Amino acid sequence: MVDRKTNRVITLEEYIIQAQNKFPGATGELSQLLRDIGLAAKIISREVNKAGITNILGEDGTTNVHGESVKKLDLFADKQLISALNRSEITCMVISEENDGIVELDNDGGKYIVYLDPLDGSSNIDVNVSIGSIFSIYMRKNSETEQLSEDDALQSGLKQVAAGYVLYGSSTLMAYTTGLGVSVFTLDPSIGEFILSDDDVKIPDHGTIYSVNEGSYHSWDEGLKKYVKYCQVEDPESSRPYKARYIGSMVADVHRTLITGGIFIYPNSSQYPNGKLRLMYECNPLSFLIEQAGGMAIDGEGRILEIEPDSIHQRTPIFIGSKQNVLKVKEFLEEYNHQAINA
Ligand code: AFP
Repeated sequence: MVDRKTNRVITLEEYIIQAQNKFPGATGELSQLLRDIGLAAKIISREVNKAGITNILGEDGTTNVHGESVKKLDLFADKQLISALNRSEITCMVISEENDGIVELDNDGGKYIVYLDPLDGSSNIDVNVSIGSIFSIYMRKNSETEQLSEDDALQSGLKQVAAGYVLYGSSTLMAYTTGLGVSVFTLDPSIGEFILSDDDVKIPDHGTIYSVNEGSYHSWDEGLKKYVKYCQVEDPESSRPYKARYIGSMVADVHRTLITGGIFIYPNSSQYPNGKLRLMYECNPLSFLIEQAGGMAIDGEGRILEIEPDSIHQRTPIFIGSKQNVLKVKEFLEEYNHQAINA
């Protein structure tokens, strides 16, 4: 995207500084934090792109806090992001999918707390399919002189000051919001800079793609089974049947949903009674972004962003995407899940 006044491209760095200048009282700390994440993203992107040739592919041999096997690139991404955040001493604490408890950084008086999923969709690494990094930024809850604890970090998604993701796909892009719309930047590898590609992305109000792991169909609630059957019915007037698309990397599935519209679902099931995806570093940040783009994100009943967390690694079901699609699935859940309870 080209700056209309100067007729030249805008880099992530320039964009962040321009945005900061619109707020005369801003300290520049949040801007610095976003730039730090941008830098770590470039380093991770470089490593992801040459993963096959540097023998970095494969398992690390350990499991993370969720019992999932850890890939070498998961650990690399975790380390890069945490050390980038440590550098500018604005962040006091990181909570990451790869670490059991909170990670205290050098400046325990820093005012920001950052949640990270350093490499989401990592089971796709070895097969060259898109993966991503997700971040969510909060102000610490308690005073800067108090001992840091998990309690500082347990805040609803409504309290996020910024959130975003980096998608390592056919190109590497970074999307983020500070609550004033969604901006997307694409990495130009020839100059090593993220270039603004869209500064106010809007999700279509309705879309014709549904995205869910249908292999789990038999363990879903009745409402979701009925909704997916509804998506498959032929009805040209409402553009059905919808297309099914499922990558298995939430960042990639949600990014497609942001651009083309539709719905991404990871429900509760008999296998995962509270859903599989993590509230604090997967669902909250992506829900903040999708809402800022004009979409919706619910856990089946209420807004994801309104959930009061009781643990840093907690899970939640999620139904996220275009407003009309989310409202439609909600209708089905209300009607049929309710009937099943009363049967
Ligand atoms: P991995 O990071 O272990 O690959 O998990 C990816 C993920 O957390 C999310 O990105 C996907 O949407 C979801 O899990 C896929 O889960 P299923 O394999 O159960 O469909």
